[in-house]
Amino acid sequence: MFTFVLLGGLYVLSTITCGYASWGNPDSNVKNQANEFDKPSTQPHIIFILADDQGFRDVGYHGSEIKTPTLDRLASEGVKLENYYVQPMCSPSRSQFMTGRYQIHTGLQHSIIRAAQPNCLPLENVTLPQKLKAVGYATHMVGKWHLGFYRRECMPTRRGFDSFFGYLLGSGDYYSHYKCDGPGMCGYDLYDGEEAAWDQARGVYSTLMYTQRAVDLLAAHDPRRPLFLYLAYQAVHSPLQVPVRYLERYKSITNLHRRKYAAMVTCLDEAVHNVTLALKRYGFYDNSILVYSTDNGGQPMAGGSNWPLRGSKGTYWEGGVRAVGFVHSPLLLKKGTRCRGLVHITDWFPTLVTLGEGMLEEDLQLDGYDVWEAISEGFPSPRQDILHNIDPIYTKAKNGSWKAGHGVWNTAVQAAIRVGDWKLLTGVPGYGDWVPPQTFSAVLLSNRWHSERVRWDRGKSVWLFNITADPYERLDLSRRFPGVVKRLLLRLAHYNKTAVPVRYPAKDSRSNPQLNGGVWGPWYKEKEQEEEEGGATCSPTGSTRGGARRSGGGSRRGPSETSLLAGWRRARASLESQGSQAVPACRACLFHCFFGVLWDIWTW
Ligand SMILES: *[C@@H]1O[C@H](CO)[C@@H](O)[C@H](O)[C@H]1NC(C)=O
Ligand SMILES: *[C@@H]1O[C@H](CO)[C@@H](O)[C@H](O)[C@H]1NC(C)=O
Ligand SMILES: *[C@@H]1O[C@H](CO)[C@@H](O)[C@H](O)[C@H]1NC(C)=O
Ligand SMILES: *[C@@H]1O[C@H](CO)[C@@H](O)[C@H](O)[C@H]1NC(C)=O
Ligand SMILES: *[C@@H]1O[C@H](CO)[C@@H](O)[C@H](O)[C@H]1NC(C)=O
Ligand SMILES: [Ca+2]
Repeated sequence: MFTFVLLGGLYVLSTITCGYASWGNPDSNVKNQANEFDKPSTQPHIIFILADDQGFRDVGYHGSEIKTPTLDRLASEGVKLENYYVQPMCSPSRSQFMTGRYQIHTGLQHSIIRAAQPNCLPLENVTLPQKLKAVGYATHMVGKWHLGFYRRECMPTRRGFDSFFGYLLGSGDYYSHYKCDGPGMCGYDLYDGEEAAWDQARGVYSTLMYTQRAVDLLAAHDPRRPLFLYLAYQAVHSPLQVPVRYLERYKSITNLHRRKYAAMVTCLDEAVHNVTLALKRYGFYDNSILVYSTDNGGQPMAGGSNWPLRGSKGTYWEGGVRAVGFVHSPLLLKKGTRCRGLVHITDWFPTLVTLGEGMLEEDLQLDGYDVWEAISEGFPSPRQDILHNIDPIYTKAKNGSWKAGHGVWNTAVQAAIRVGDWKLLTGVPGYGDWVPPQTFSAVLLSNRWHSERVRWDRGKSVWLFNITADPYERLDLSRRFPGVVKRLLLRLAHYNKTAVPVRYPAKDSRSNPQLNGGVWGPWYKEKEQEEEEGGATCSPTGSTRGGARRSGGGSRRGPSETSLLAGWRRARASLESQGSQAVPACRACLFHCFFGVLWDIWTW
């Protein structure tokens, strides 16, 4: 609790120092015109902005040195979610957002969906855009998917979105939109609908590019029809790339990674500013709900910070799962407040479907709760617990055993659960250091991160914390409260009984973009289909997709050169033609490609 008092104090300071032009005049001709014809729908427009890898401390109002005047302002005029949880990585969070279901109920409980795996969000799992579309929403997605693409049926446009402009993998180059997933596995990863958006391969920084697309969508859409816009930015995931103009204000940050990362966050903040301006300009704002969320904790090695929370992205410590999030909307009944009730990323599904006047059938068997009254009116949250995860494949805890789990749970298994104030972790929860803000000299160790190591943890396989009293997870209470440990282990065992089998198939070499016109895209073909198409493996576009739903234009056949070098040459040429600012970034992306595998170990 006192964290927030402290953070609140820092927040006041940060808003004072961050002057930002206010949003122009909200009156707009376009809006007035729209109102003349027809009463606006009672269904609110839903704008869901998902940042990638933004850490708990990487927002101004959590006391960061990073300036986020827009986020600070939107949050302080709305409701800050201060007991808000996501999953520790990309695909897990995104799958739960899309389905309102825990990973143990979709089969995605292990790790992320890898580029070369024939895997995706199961087609039988109903998605949030599908539910909203069913009640009249226009559904648009801009940005990162990362929920699989090995078959066309897995693409966003087949999972409920009318349009998709973005990328399919977990990361890539911000300018060239290329991604290498290991040696010789490189390809272009930017789509418009179901086609590679080659016409966009001109080195535009993705935060600017996606914002422009979002603004264009708003400009083209009739605000009388409800809109769901899922804007999943690439920022601020590694690689650390940013237009130089955003770096200038961070000269005082000596850690180079942190400096670039800070600039990326500030660019993202400006992007959100531009989107909110467009919401006002085009007549959406008065009937809109804007949700802002990160997808997981920050990665300190790539510039992020979760201080004073423990751990980082990819771990079940609070630093991996406790998230930055807020709701901004004129429809909130109590604005300018903090929501301290438990809210989890699975809650958006029932909350937003209900706000959109959609149907929540019993057989959806949701793990999420409708938390709107908790957010909008300050009622207690209906959510009392969170299953952070059970990963039956990750059983690395050497000392883990059924005995250590009171005979009801094998503590070798990586799992974490929250019940009320309590949080229990078993197995290896992941890197568990605290990484304080870096204040070290630029000269020698400019990119080194110093952290507080934990040595007393070795050989342990069970932890218990009172998160309300100890959000930093410094005081393990598992020995003091064996009864509570047993109760929570039983709860895990109960959840485990409802789990579906894990889907984590082996990599498939047919995924190689070089066999696919230089593009990351659907590669998997059922036997029959393969025969019909006569093995046209090198044509990602063209006429092979009977009945494919197409959205947006701009699709052309990809260039015939498919080798890695040709791809890079093309990207570099386009970057160089952009002028000097983008070129260093391209070098960075070559570097990134080279060390892609190593880097991925840190940063997925
Ligand atoms: C999601 O798909 C998986 C895999 O087919 C299935 O086992 C599970 O029951 C589905 N869950 C829901 C909630 O639809
Ligand atoms: C926001 O809009 C301004 C004015 O159009 C533009 O210069 C800037 O690049 C935009 N920023 C982002 C992040 O989209
Ligand atoms: C979870 O359930 C599976 C399948 O029923 C079982 O094999 C496994 O032992 C259970 N795990 C734990 C830790 O209880
Ligand atoms: C872990 O196991 C080793 C060897 O079995 C044992 O020596 C050690 O005390 C155990 N550590 C804990 C914390 O139980
Ligand atoms: C956890 O700590 C809080 C704050 O000190 C306290 O109010 C609460 O009773 C504790 N919870 C439990 C279950 O002991
Ligand atoms: Ca992420």
